[in-house]
Amino acid sequence: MRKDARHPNWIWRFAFLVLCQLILIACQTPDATKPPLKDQSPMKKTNPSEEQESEAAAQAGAAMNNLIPKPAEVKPGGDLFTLTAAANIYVDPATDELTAIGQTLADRLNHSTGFHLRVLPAAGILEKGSILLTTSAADADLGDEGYELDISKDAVLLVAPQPAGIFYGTQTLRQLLPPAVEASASRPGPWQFATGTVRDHPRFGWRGTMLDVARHFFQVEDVKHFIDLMAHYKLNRLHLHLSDDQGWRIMIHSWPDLARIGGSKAVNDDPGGYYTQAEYAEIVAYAASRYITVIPEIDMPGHTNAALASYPQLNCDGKAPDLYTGIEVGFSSLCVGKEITYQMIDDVLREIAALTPGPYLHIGGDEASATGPEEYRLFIERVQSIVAAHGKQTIGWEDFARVDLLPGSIAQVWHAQQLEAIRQKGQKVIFSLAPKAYLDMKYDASTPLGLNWAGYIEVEDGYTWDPGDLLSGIAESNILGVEAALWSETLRTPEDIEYMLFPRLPGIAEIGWSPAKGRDWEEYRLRLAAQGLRWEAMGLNFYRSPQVPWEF
Ligand code: TNX
Repeated sequence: MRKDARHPNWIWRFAFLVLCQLILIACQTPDATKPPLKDQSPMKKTNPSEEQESEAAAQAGAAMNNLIPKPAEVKPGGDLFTLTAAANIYVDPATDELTAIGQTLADRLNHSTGFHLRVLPAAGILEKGSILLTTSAADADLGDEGYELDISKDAVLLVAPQPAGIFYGTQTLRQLLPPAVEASASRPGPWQFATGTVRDHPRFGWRGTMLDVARHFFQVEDVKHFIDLMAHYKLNRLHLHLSDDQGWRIMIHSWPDLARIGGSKAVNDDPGGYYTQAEYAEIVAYAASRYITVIPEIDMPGHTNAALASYPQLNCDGKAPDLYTGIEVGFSSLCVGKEITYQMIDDVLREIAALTPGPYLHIGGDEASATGPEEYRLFIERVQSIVAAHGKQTIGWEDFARVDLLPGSIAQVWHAQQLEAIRQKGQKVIFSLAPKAYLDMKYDASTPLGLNWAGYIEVEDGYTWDPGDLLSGIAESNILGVEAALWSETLRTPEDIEYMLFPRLPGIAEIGWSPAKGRDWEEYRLRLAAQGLRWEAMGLNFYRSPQVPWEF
């Protein structure tokens, strides 16, 4: 690659500005200028000895090798950057979007450091010790989500062609800081990063997590927390399983009883709930601010008891069944032969499409054992065209690959029974293999939560697979990526969710983001061990797997 492409003009401009600033500081009398860098430490300590410094550099350097997901390229610099209260976060250009990313970073850092870092437009001299986030003159080869992070003793430069890349770069930066950066209380520093460069971009564009809010309902705040956890590992798709036999979780104004009646309960007779449209929009917007696209799923024609219980006319016999709070599957079906079924689906998908900026609607289509094969075919074909009429692309669980699919329809693989049909039809796929990526499976026989129908998934099992190994003739270009699925039959609280996600979710994130070459469990488990200190600082309820050599 040409040197001027890798190091565009602004780097030289910035280096020059830093140099000017250094000369300025050197020429001024000590009391007439800001104190030199080390005296700005909030601990007001005497200068650490060289030995302490090199120990700190070694520790911070370790963080550079412990990143998850592992970046495409890391070159440790062996030195330290110190974040002080005098630092600023500069954005260039100072768009609302970059300013918002800078502010999210500032909020996190200010919270744990007690500093008051500000986000400012990058104009004029950038003083030593500052952080610059810029999309100007970035290397387009990094792609829509890639970034380059260049940390020297004097400055942090984060450059990316698109704001999404800047956002991911800030997540990397966060992992380079000591674990205390994740704590809810502020602590004294010093706050130091390792120097070095990270050049990074994802392997797959689809790095998802599915949350089942139908079997148990989770409040908006809990979903936001879930989004934050995803963002930490550069995941970018939140698939919300919004309806199932046990609950309908979004208000549809043209069919309000779907939520009012269908949303009133949950598995085990636990309390139900649903999102108002404003709340759903709030989740979508919050996710978007973390570069996460929401994919709403309305599961049909099976998994529909909650809808059938809400409107008698959706049933072939005109009688509404009781609400259902057990965990069986495969017993319900919309009445495929009735026009009103399609009227309801059209209304539901129209209202949801209008609230969903992302290009996808997920129609489920799984385990429709109560729907005849021919009826299923007619149903899926018709619903795909309804989705298209609302300007969206259909996603379905792989079961729907039994029938004719529109060219853009995407199959989500979970039991790998339709791979041949998917291959023949040339559909794009998302891999969510149950024995690997179903994070509602227990870790082992002693796990208090979860199911085990797809087996136990210890941390190693969840990490040691690759969508490329499962090609079965599916071209790599047809693999969109991976998605972890969290079904919630046994999960009731945010702490339950955390326990099933961690430590497995970062493994799925790495499969989605990092180059396949060189991924190795023995090396990964050491990086994971270091993440444990961060989860402790965050107060996460995670599974202390015996497979991971934790550092506490
Ligand atoms: C299978 S996977 C299901 C869900 C269950 C899950 C429990 C799929 C498309 N359907 O209905 O909640 O297993 O692990």
